[in-house]
This record gives sequence, C-alpha cells and structure tokens, in this order.
Amino acid sequence: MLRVLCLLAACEAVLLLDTGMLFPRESSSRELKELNGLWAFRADRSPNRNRGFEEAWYQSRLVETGPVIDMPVPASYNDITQDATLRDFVGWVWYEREVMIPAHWIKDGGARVVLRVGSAHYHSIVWVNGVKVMEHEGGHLPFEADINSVLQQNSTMPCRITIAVDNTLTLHTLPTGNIQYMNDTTRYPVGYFVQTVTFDFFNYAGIDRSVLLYTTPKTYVDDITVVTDFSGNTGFVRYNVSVGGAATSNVRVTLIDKEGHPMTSSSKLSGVLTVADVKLWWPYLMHENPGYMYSMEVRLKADGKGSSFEDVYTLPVGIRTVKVTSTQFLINNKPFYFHGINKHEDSDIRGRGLDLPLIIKDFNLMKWLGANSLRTSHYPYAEEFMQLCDSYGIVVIDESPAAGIVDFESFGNISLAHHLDVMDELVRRDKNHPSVVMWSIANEPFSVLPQSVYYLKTVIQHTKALDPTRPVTYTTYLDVDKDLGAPYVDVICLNTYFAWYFDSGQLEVIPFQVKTQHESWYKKYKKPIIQTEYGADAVAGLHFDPPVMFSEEFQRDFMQQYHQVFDKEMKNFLIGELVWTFSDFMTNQIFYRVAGNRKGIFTRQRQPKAAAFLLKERYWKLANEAGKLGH
Ligand code: GCB
Repeated sequence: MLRVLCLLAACEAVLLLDTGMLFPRESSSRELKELNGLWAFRADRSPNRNRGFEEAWYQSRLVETGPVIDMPVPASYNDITQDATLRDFVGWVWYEREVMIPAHWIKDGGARVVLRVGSAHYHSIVWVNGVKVMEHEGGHLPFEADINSVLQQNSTMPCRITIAVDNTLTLHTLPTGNIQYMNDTTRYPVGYFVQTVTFDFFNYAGIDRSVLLYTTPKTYVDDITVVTDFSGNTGFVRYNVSVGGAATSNVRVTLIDKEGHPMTSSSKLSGVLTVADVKLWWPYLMHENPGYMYSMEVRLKADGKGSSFEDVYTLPVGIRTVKVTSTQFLINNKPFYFHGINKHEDSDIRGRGLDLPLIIKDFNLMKWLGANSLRTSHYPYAEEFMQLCDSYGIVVIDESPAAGIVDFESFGNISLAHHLDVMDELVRRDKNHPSVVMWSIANEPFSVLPQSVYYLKTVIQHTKALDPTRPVTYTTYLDVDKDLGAPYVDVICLNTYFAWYFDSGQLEVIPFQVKTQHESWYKKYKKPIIQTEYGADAVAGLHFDPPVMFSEEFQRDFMQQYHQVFDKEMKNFLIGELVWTFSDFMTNQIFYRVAGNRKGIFTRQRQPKAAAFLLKERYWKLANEAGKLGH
C-alpha cells in the first residue's frame, strides 16, 4: 500500500504518494528501449490453468515447454487467431521475448534499468531470466521494477522476459466478475465453467499497452506533482519533486514555454513557480489556443557528484483551475458545459490494445464532432491518449475500473482495500494532466445497498485526500431516493436509457421522464448534474421511418428527445451531456446485443451513423452559442 504524504503550501493541500509512476521519456540522462513486437505466447489450457507454475515455464524458453504461437504486443490476444477457445479463454496465458541489453546499462553497476508494462489485464507476474521481478493486480494501469540487480547477477545475453497474465475476474477484482462452475453433467461437460461479468463490455485481456525498458541514473527524479493556479495575468505552478536513490541532491526546476523560452526557475525540490503573462490551458472550442502546455524541466544531481550523474526529466504542464458550485462547473473561473462522449478502448482485431492510428482517428472525429470532453468509461485509458487530451484540450472525467460493483460480497474489505490501491495508482499516474478535471471512482455501483454507503464514502474521501484539487464523483442509474452514495459526490452523474430499457420504443416519454428525474435530483442535492450516459442502439444501415428500435432513425430521434430537455436545463443546473457512446464496441454474447453494443454514433470502424451528424450540428451550435469559436 502506498504511503501518503501531505504537503501544505499556501492555500492548497497537495498529497503525494511515495513512489512515482512518471511516463517514461528519453532525455540526456535516460534511454528507452521499446519491447513491442512479436512475443512467444502460450495459453495454459490445463484443467486448473496452473501447469505453467507447476512446470515453472519461466525457467526456460517458452518454446521448450510446449507449442507457442506469435502474439503481437501491444494487443489483446482474444481476436488475433481463428480459435474461439482463445477468444473466450479464462485463466493464465504466458508471453515471452528476449532482448539485448546495451552493455553500458549494466557495466560497473550501471544505471537503474526499469522494466515497465503500460498495462496487462488482469493479474500479471513478470520474470527476468527466470527471476520474479514483479506482480501486479489490475488492468489499465502501469507497473514497473528496477531489474538492474537481476541483470547484474545473470548477465547472460539475450535477457529473457516472461510475463504470465490471468484474466480471471472475481468478486474481489475491479471490474468484478465470477467463475460459475456448471456441475450438471447432463448439460455440460465435466469441469465446465464460465466467466460471468457485471459489466457490458468484452473482457479483453493480455498485454494491452507497451512494454519497455528505460534507464535513469542511480539518483533520479522519482516523481513530480504540480498544482496550478492563476491570478490576473500571473500563473502559479506549485510543485514537488521527489528524489529516488539519494537523501540529498541539487535540483534546478525550469518552466519553459512552447517556443522554448525559459520563463522561471527554482533550485528547490518544492515550491511555487510564478509565470508572468501566463498562457492558460483552455478546453477545445473555449479559446482560440486550446491545450497550451508549458514544459517543466527538472535537472537533478546527487550531492557531490559530477554532471555525468545528472538526471533530466521534462514534464508537460498546463496551467488551469477547476471549481464546482451548486449549478456550475468552472474552468479558469468560466462556466464549462460538457458536450462530449463516452468511449471504450475497443477495435477490431486489437481489442483493447494500444493503437496510435486509431487514437489519432478518434481525436480527429472528436474535433469533427465538436466534442469538448469525454469520460474514460469504464477504466483508465492509455497514457498516450491522456497526453493527447491535454494537447487537444479535451476535458476528461477520469474513471477507475470499478464498473458495475453489484454483489454484496464485493463491498467487503478485500475489495475496498483493492479499490483504494487502484485510486492510488490512478491518481499517481494522472494527477498532472490538466485535461483531467474530475475523478469518477465507479460506474453504476449498486448504491442502493446500505453496505455501499461506507464503501463509497471511504473511496471518495480517500480520493479527495489524494487530490484535494479535483471534484470526485461516480455515475448512477438509480432514482434519487434509491441512491445512497450521492451525498458524498461533488457532481451528480446520471446514466439513463428512457424509452430503451423501459417503455421500449416510446420516444414521447423521454422529455417527461428526463425532466422529472433531473429536477428531483437537483431539488434534493443542490448539486450540478451531468447526463453522463444516454443513448440507443442502431445497427448501421438499418432504416425505419417511422423509427423503430435499432434503426438509425430511432437513435437520432431518441437523442433529439433528450436534447429538448437539456436545452432548458443547461441554463440552470445541467452542466453537461456525454452521449453513450462514441463507437460500437464488443460485449459478451447475449440476446440483446448484436455482435456487441451498437449504441455508437460511429460504427466500430469509425463510420458515422445518422446520429453523428445530429450531434455534430448540436455540439458546434453549443460551442458557438457559448460565444466561442466558429468552425
Ligand atoms: C450503462 C453502462 C454501459 C452500458 C450501457 C448500455 O448504463 O454504464 O456500460 O454499455 O449502459 O448500453 O446498456
């Protein structure tokens, strides 16, 4: 469990975790070697999925343990082959590759050599040359270890990296699931079991993000935390640098503008940098220069050492503030209305695997649409994606992987402790992104249960203690009198599907029900509301007029019914609308899903449906009416 420190400076409290998870960047002191490409791969198909451990597959080359196949990294493994049993596999899979380590990385004690996995789903164990170096529970977040000592002990080349990944979800994982054993041998084969889940997306698994090695000097910049503010034309960057590997050190912190001019600097590990004529970070469409980022260069020397021991790390920094009132969400003291999207990391073949062409396509589609915001439904997205949100000015509600906690058991202490750890990891990774304006601790927990109150309150308070500068929320689909956690959130986030799951097809009830629901929430809590989900499935190319469910016309008209109410409420307490959802995505097979969830306004291949054109018109109109930019 990570230790939490409180650093009080001026009016703000900044909380820091004791180990950093800075994004790996090359610099004059840091080298980086990506291990993406083809890895050897083997699923452990033994009945208890444990043969790999019993036979210690990590002790030799994987190919010597049995048949292996090529597996690309990063990518989910599920849709890579023609084998349905691998697509639906539950249990441990094994990845392996060899890598040459540059001699100067280990010579004479060498550098810190860090092995980093961007994310692997769900439970991972990593060995280097047969020596276990780390274990991590949870997908979607990075983990890393200094492997220098292992390389020193066993400098055989090439160096062998083995990663075992188990995708099993239980009542104590996030997201939650359960293994159901089908013991009726008249209906199922002996030993048959299925993975059940409490969420609506395919449980893609494997090494979904980049694996890499990077080096730092032995005394190094371990973490940086920034909190920003401004007054008039003057910006303030309150920062803290934590150092690894030495008790004392010399530091030089310099803030540099986009053109490369040093603006201000300091020789303290923590302090406040003052920026004259500050260029604030603004959301897309709120300013002609959105997403402005400074660079904070940190140069660190261990005391008494020459310049060859200097570590250099540069962090992008956007200066902005966030505040919530009873009716508004303020960015840089100006009201901000979320007109945006929900997403999934999901695509053909790659599953949840990092895919830069797809990510850039999605940002271009968001710009086309006039979307200014998104929620990382229902888990943390790739760091590369978050960096683009910063630089494009896309405002983010950053969600934890706690999707659909429904079971009484899962509100037990084991899950709670894990949930707190996950929030530690998420805040540690994403705290410095100006685009992140709010944390969502969960999607649709079953917050009607009395046991949920302590649980949700504890996670919310923990997250606020980790980061007192951002509001915290979770999304709910429950009615105001059923939901017990709402007193603890800063913003009410509602997911509703009127005329879809209830009153199916009755579009005319939507305005009535949305209005009643929103007003009852506002009346009780006097907190601003975001419609964080609303949407209808449409199979692209299916047309019906008058509309019926699953047609493009129905999806378009469904949205128009919601918009009628939004238009009235945005003058009062409604501070945003995020459509469900950006693009079609894969789910488990079930009778109400048509090869996945079709509520995308784009297909899975990113082609627009009729609703996309409706939303494009609306979002640009909202941006223009807010007195901002034309397109
Ligand atoms: C929801 C969930 C989302 C589902 C969506 C739907 O409330 O938050 O994960 O995909 O509804 O389409 O049912």
